[in-house]
Amino acid sequence: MNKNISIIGVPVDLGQTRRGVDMGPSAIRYAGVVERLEALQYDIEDLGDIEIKRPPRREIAADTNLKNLKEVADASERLAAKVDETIKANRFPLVLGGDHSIAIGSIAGISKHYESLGVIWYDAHGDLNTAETSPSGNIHGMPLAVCLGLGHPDLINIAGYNPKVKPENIVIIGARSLDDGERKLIREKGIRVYTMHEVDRMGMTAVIEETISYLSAKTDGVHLSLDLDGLDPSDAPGVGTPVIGGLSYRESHLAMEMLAEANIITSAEFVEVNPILDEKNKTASLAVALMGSLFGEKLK
Ligand code: HAR
Ligand code: MN
Ligand code: MN
Ligand code: MN
Repeated sequence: MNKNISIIGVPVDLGQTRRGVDMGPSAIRYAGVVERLEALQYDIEDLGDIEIKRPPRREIAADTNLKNLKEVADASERLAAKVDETIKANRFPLVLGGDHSIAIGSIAGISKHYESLGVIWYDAHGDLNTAETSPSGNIHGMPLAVCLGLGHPDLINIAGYNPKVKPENIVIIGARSLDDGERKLIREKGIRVYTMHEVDRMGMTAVIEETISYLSAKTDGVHLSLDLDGLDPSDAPGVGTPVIGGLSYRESHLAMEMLAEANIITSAEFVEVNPILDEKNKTASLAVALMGSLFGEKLK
């Protein structure tokens, strides 16, 4: 694992309608992310939060049903540039959200540094909607489709290229709320998905073992995009779109520990922490604890 980590905060709540997720980066810092990782002998550089232009009023542009399209595209472009700089400086980008729309920018900045980037999408949702299939117009339900080159041109062309990721390089873990259009896309593109059904049947150990062998055979870097709503709401109450029946605290730590052992993760983001909906910063603290495992606490 790269021992130099740059933390990038992305205070974006524009990809959905519940306010407060823009405070996620502060909550995660308050939960002690820097101290936790410094204790593991990493060199941590906290780059602070990227500047986000916030619209005075939340509106839907006339030509699309996507909410805050222009602002999300602008934030994504800035984040992509910051992540790009970080990787050029040979540092591991650790991105703190913000809602999941920020993955559009992180992956745009990351993927151009790899021949064949793998993505682990740890989430209750597929985030594979387009304007046509989205039930909500919320862009945080679309970032994985955008990475495949499917979606609004202003989103898929962030950082000037597309697609960012091949469907066969994606593994979704923890899915339990998929829209019809997302299911269709998963089938059409052959995207590997471990829903809660597979996690229950196989156990997390086998899920992560398969994920590691599936991805390491064909990728030269793996981005972990961890949406806290992948976990059960009893463990992660501070999220905007909780779905019951989720991954447990222990399954998630096991997953992070196995990824640490396999040493395949080259960038990561932790998203959807909403401190306004949280219980005493429980979800931000969980995010930090999972980072501890991902960055090798158990291997110390
Ligand atoms: N699939 C629904 C939609 O597109 C809900 C998406 C909820 N989103 C997230 N992202 N928290 O994982 O609106
Ligand atoms: Mn998500
Ligand atoms: Mn989600
Ligand atoms: Mn549970």
